[in-house]
Amino acid sequence: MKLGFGFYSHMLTPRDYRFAVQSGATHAVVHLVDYTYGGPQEAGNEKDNQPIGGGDGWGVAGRNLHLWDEEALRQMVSEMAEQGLTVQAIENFDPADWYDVLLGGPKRDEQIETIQRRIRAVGRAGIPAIGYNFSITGVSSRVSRPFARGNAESVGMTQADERPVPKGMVWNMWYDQSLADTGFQPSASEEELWSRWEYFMDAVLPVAEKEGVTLAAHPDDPPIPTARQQPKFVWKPEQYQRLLDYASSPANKLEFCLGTLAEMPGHDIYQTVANYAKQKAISYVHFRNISGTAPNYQEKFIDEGSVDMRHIIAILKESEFDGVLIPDHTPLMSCEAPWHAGMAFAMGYMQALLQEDI
Ligand SMILES: [Mn+2]
Repeated sequence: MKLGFGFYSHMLTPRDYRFAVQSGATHAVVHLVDYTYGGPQEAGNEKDNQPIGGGDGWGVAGRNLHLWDEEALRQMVSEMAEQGLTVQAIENFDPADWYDVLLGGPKRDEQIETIQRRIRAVGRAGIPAIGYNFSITGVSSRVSRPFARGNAESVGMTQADERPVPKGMVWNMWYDQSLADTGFQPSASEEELWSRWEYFMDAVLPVAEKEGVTLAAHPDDPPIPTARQQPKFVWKPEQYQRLLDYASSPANKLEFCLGTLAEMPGHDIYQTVANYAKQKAISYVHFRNISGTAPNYQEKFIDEGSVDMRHIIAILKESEFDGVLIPDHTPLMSCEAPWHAGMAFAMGYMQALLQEDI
């Protein structure tokens, strides 16, 4: 297994590459989407933290579309390689590129062509995976509070957000703010959402296979059946099986978020990990810890939550999983660089687990 580091788009700098390598990373997972542009977390240290957002959205979509060009991707791959990092995945499509794919809107086919172009560029730049989250609401219903050890500020959930999604917004980002006061996105059914995903996969999976790119699906965080009057896509562990069974392909895999899976009530996280690891269905892992289950859970330090992370490593090893683990999220630590300190702590713990003969 390999230790990776997740970069938000404003961290695509040699200094942050070196920080990741110093923390033990050999691989990188890159968010090209600028989640916070024009939003409440746009400035300073706030931008480093995973965006929480409220009903008003994280920010405005479409800021970084130039970074998806093959040449720009190649340059990023080469700059990271200079610092010792291999780019393993791009994480998340930009809502500006595929809002009508998620909404089943009139520009769906045109936007599917855009996504096909993105997949080709990523593949031709030598990046083997794209993580995605097929969601109308996106991340929602979360709060930031001192939930972790030592009153570390962290993310959790206390209740579902029931406010409807305004027109012009999808995936908790604005794709057209001028529509904000024109009403709300109509509610879909869960089956309608799945059929939108099937339509999408039918069109993009052959391209992904041809380009050698794995499409890796993230579950819904938080995993609740509905939020903001919209259905969720993968919010129970068995829905991952439905996703895999729809198309058996090396390009149809999982962005395996341990945190989100552990937030799902009513299953044994260790059995769930063993089940999907044995099927070789895991593209890469979000290796983070929590306590509680949705709709009442909190993100914790990696050694603090309810999941025995050492046991998870043992299960992944037994299944001969040889992919990349990244910390995903961590609580913020009290210092001048709260996000980086939290990440360095998680990376050190993960490095020790990987070096140990478990
Ligand atoms: Mn995750």
